[in-house]
Amino acid sequence: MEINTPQKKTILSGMQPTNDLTFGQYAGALRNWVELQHEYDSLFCVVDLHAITVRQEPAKLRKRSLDVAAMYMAAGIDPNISTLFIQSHVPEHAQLAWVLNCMAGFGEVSRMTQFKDKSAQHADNVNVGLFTYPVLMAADILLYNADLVPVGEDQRQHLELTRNLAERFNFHYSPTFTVPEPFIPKVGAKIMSLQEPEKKMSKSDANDKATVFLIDSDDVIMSKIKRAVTDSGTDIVYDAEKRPGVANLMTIHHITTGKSIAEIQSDFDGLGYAEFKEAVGEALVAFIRPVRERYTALRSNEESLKATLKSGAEHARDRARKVLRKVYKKTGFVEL
Ligand code: ATP
Ligand code: LTN
Repeated sequence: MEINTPQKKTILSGMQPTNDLTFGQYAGALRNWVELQHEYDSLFCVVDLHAITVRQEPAKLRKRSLDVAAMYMAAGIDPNISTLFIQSHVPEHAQLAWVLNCMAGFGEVSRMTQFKDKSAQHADNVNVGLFTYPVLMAADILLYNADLVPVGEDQRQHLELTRNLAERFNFHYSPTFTVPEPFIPKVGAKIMSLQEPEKKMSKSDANDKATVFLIDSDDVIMSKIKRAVTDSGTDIVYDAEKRPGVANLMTIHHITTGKSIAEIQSDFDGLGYAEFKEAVGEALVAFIRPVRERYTALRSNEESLKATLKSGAEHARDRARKVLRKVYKKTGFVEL
């Protein structure tokens, strides 16, 4: 473990173990975690407490939590420099969430669009946890005094709430929490569905063809790209408003090849969708293959994976305990 030098700023982020990870999550978040971990004191968690806001099968949740941790590592998170852990292993997250729940306004939490979307998607289970989900997320972040939170565009509103809660606590009691900034990439913050390019690519899309998973086989990736919905145009030009399908494929190609959008546009000048999709598919296959192979190797050694998560949780807990103790004291709880 690298020494946590005080001058290093802190980042924290997490993903829910509700399905296999997607290329969208990689592009919007994971890619930046991998980059930033070298410059920042970094914590990455698998947010299993968040996952149960939607009904989960216990055996699947248990398996997927390990799957997601292995995928973080396969994508490039190095547990020797970053703290990698499972949220439920650090009970301070739930404890701080309670205190923050008592500071969050019903009205402000009601405005969260993810809650509105998810409660429509899961109308048979609109539980209180789903409502208060963003407050738990605020606790994840504030517990480590994170300066920066690398996430995709859809999390911007939750970050704004987190900032408000931090400022409110600091104002009511005394300066305690760092007010975090979101880190949302300029390109790739919202990879779109391959089937309905006006919608976000999601790991819980009912249509399997809409989403590329980081464990998809070469053939599956190729076929999803070839069947991606484009539009009636013929040329390869970036226009996210009018031609979101082509723009999305160009973004994917940019991320997997490092070529700029202008370069891609000129490379495919005069060529049609078929050639373009072939190239996008090939580059995506070449990009995902080594990630998938590393994942398979990491996931096959469950003992080692669990040992990594245990040491990550111990390290996270040491830090979380100190901050929670301070919060409890300021709140007025009698010290044990
Ligand atoms: P769901 O669709 O089931 O709500 P999700 O696919 O958004 O889930 P999360 O675990 O909520 O997955 O997201 C993990 C991280 O990945 C977040 O930072 C989120 O902003 C980012 N992310 C998810 N999907 C995309 C996408 N299509 N494009 C860019 N970033 C994404
Ligand atoms: N709500 C986030 C997942 C999440 C998270 C966090 C992200 C939970 N806690 C803390 C960053 C920091 C999502 O992606 N749906």
